[in-house]
Amino acid sequence: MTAPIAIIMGSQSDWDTMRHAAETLGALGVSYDARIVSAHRTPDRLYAFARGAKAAGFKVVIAGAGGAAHLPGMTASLTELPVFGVPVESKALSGLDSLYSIVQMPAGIPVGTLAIGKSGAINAALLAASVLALSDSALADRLAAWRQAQTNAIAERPEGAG
Ligand code: RP5
Repeated sequence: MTAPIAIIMGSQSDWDTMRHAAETLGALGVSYDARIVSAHRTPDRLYAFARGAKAAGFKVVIAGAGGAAHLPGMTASLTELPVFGVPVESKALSGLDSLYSIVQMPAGIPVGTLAIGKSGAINAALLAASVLALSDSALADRLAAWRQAQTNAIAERPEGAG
Protein backbone atom coordinates (compact mmCIF):
# COMPACT_ATOMS: atom_id res chain seq x y z
CA MET A 1 0.00 0.00 0.00
CA THR A 2 1.29 3.47 -0.87
CA ALA A 3 2.09 5.70 2.07
CA PRO A 4 -0.49 8.48 2.38
CA ILE A 5 2.11 11.24 2.67
CA ALA A 6 4.86 12.08 0.23
CA ILE A 7 7.72 14.14 1.59
CA ILE A 8 9.68 15.54 -1.31
CA MET A 9 12.71 17.82 -1.21
CA GLY A 10 14.95 19.52 -3.69
CA SER A 11 18.24 18.15 -2.45
CA GLN A 12 19.88 15.74 -0.04
CA SER A 13 20.90 18.86 1.88
CA ASP A 14 17.22 19.52 2.68
CA TRP A 15 16.92 16.26 4.61
CA ASP A 16 18.37 17.83 7.77
CA THR A 17 15.25 19.98 7.85
CA MET A 18 12.73 17.60 6.31
CA ARG A 19 13.64 14.71 8.60
CA HIS A 20 11.70 16.59 11.27
CA ALA A 21 8.55 16.16 9.20
CA ALA A 22 9.37 12.48 8.80
CA GLU A 23 10.02 12.02 12.53
CA THR A 24 6.78 13.79 13.45
CA LEU A 25 4.77 11.58 11.10
CA GLY A 26 6.57 8.57 12.54
CA ALA A 27 5.58 9.61 16.07
CA LEU A 28 1.95 9.79 14.91
CA GLY A 29 2.08 6.40 13.23
CA VAL A 30 1.62 7.87 9.76
CA SER A 31 3.67 6.31 6.99
CA TYR A 32 5.44 8.46 4.44
CA ASP A 33 7.58 8.14 1.36
CA ALA A 34 10.55 10.55 1.33
CA ARG A 35 12.10 11.38 -2.03
CA ILE A 36 14.52 13.83 -3.62
CA VAL A 37 12.72 15.62 -6.43
CA SER A 38 14.43 18.74 -7.74
CA ALA A 39 12.39 21.15 -9.85
CA HIS A 40 15.44 22.35 -11.74
CA ARG A 41 17.91 19.42 -11.52
CA THR A 42 15.41 16.61 -12.12
CA PRO A 43 12.45 18.26 -13.87
CA ASP A 44 11.32 15.02 -15.50
CA ARG A 45 11.28 13.31 -12.11
CA LEU A 46 9.20 16.18 -10.73
CA TYR A 47 6.73 15.92 -13.57
CA ALA A 48 6.38 12.15 -13.27
CA PHE A 49 6.02 12.27 -9.50
CA ALA A 50 3.51 15.13 -9.34
CA ARG A 51 1.40 13.95 -12.28
CA GLY A 52 1.22 10.45 -10.82
CA ALA A 53 0.97 11.28 -7.11
CA LYS A 54 -2.81 11.09 -6.80
CA ALA A 55 -3.14 7.89 -8.82
CA ALA A 56 -0.30 6.40 -6.79
CA GLY A 57 -2.43 6.81 -3.67
CA PHE A 58 -0.81 9.76 -1.95
CA LYS A 59 -3.23 12.05 -0.08
CA VAL A 60 -0.97 14.96 0.83
CA VAL A 61 2.39 16.19 -0.42
CA ILE A 62 4.90 17.96 1.83
CA ALA A 63 7.50 19.73 -0.30
CA GLY A 64 10.63 21.32 1.13
CA ALA A 65 13.07 23.43 -0.83
CA GLY A 66 15.51 26.28 -0.38
CA GLY A 67 16.68 29.31 -2.31
CA ALA A 68 14.70 29.79 -5.53
CA ALA A 69 12.26 27.27 -4.11
CA HIS A 70 9.90 26.47 -6.95
CA LEU A 71 9.39 22.79 -6.03
CA PRO A 72 6.21 23.26 -3.95
CA GLY A 73 4.56 25.57 -6.48
CA MET A 74 5.46 23.45 -9.49
CA THR A 75 4.22 20.34 -7.67
CA ALA A 76 0.95 22.07 -6.82
CA SER A 77 0.53 23.06 -10.46
CA LEU A 78 0.73 19.41 -11.50
CA THR A 79 -1.54 17.77 -8.91
CA GLU A 80 -4.82 18.49 -7.18
CA LEU A 81 -3.56 16.99 -3.93
CA PRO A 82 -2.98 19.42 -1.06
CA VAL A 83 0.63 20.61 -1.10
CA PHE A 84 2.31 22.02 1.99
CA GLY A 85 5.52 23.91 1.38
CA VAL A 86 8.42 24.10 3.81
CA PRO A 87 10.95 26.88 3.18
CA VAL A 88 14.38 25.43 3.92
CA GLU A 89 16.86 27.81 5.54
CA SER A 90 19.34 28.87 2.88
CA LYS A 91 22.95 29.88 3.51
CA ALA A 92 22.86 33.16 1.61
CA LEU A 93 19.55 34.63 2.79
CA SER A 94 18.63 32.52 5.84
CA GLY A 95 15.54 31.11 4.16
CA LEU A 96 13.78 34.40 3.42
CA ASP A 97 14.33 33.67 -0.26
CA SER A 98 12.79 30.22 0.21
CA LEU A 99 9.84 31.64 2.13
CA TYR A 100 9.07 34.33 -0.42
CA SER A 101 9.45 31.86 -3.29
CA ILE A 102 6.96 29.46 -1.74
CA VAL A 103 4.46 31.77 -0.10
CA GLN A 104 3.81 34.18 -2.96
CA MET A 105 1.80 31.88 -5.21
CA PRO A 106 -0.44 33.79 -7.59
CA ALA A 107 -4.15 33.09 -7.08
CA GLY A 108 -5.30 29.80 -8.58
CA ILE A 109 -2.65 27.31 -7.46
CA PRO A 110 -2.40 27.10 -3.67
CA VAL A 111 0.57 26.02 -1.61
CA GLY A 112 0.01 25.94 2.16
CA THR A 113 3.21 27.58 3.33
CA LEU A 114 4.76 26.83 6.70
CA ALA A 115 7.49 28.53 8.72
CA ILE A 116 11.15 28.46 7.69
CA GLY A 117 13.11 25.39 8.78
CA LYS A 118 12.48 22.84 11.52
CA SER A 119 9.28 24.44 12.85
CA GLY A 120 7.81 24.47 9.38
CA ALA A 121 8.76 20.84 8.77
CA ILE A 122 7.15 19.71 12.02
CA ASN A 123 4.04 21.77 11.43
CA ALA A 124 3.72 20.54 7.86
CA ALA A 125 3.62 17.00 9.24
CA LEU A 126 1.02 17.95 11.87
CA LEU A 127 -1.10 19.71 9.28
CA ALA A 128 -0.86 16.76 6.89
CA ALA A 129 -1.80 14.39 9.71
CA SER A 130 -4.80 16.54 10.62
CA VAL A 131 -6.01 16.36 7.00
CA LEU A 132 -5.80 12.56 7.12
CA ALA A 133 -7.42 12.54 10.55
CA LEU A 134 -10.63 13.97 9.06
CA SER A 135 -11.35 10.50 7.74
CA ASP A 136 -9.34 8.40 10.21
CA SER A 137 -10.65 8.51 13.77
CA ALA A 138 -7.78 6.40 15.18
CA LEU A 139 -5.31 8.94 13.81
CA ALA A 140 -7.46 11.77 15.19
CA ASP A 141 -7.12 10.15 18.64
CA ARG A 142 -3.33 9.84 18.23
CA LEU A 143 -3.10 13.46 17.15
CA ALA A 144 -5.13 14.60 20.16
CA ALA A 145 -2.88 12.50 22.43
CA TRP A 146 0.23 14.01 20.83
CA ARG A 147 -1.06 17.50 21.52
CA GLN A 148 -2.03 16.61 25.08
CA ALA A 149 1.46 15.20 25.70
CA GLN A 150 2.90 18.46 24.41
CA THR A 151 0.65 20.43 26.77
CA ASN A 152 1.59 18.17 29.69
CA ALA A 153 5.28 18.78 29.01
CA ILE A 154 5.01 22.53 29.58
CA ALA A 155 5.97 23.50 33.12
CA GLU A 156 3.87 26.07 34.93
CA ARG A 157 6.92 28.04 36.04
CA PRO A 158 10.30 28.53 34.39
CA GLU A 159 13.19 26.60 35.86
CA GLY A 160 15.53 28.91 37.74
CA ALA A 161 12.82 31.35 38.78
CA GLY A 162 12.81 32.17 42.50
C1 RP5 B 1 17.39 23.77 -3.69
O1 RP5 B 1 18.66 24.30 -3.60
C2 RP5 B 1 17.30 22.71 -2.67
O2 RP5 B 1 16.00 22.60 -2.20
C3 RP5 B 1 18.27 23.14 -1.59
O3 RP5 B 1 17.60 23.72 -0.48
C4 RP5 B 1 19.12 24.19 -2.29
C5 RP5 B 1 20.59 23.86 -2.25
O4 RP5 B 1 20.79 22.59 -2.81
P1 RP5 B 1 22.22 21.91 -2.79
O5 RP5 B 1 23.14 22.82 -3.53
O6 RP5 B 1 22.60 21.75 -1.34
O7 RP5 B 1 22.02 20.57 -3.46
O8 RP5 B 1 17.15 23.23 -4.94
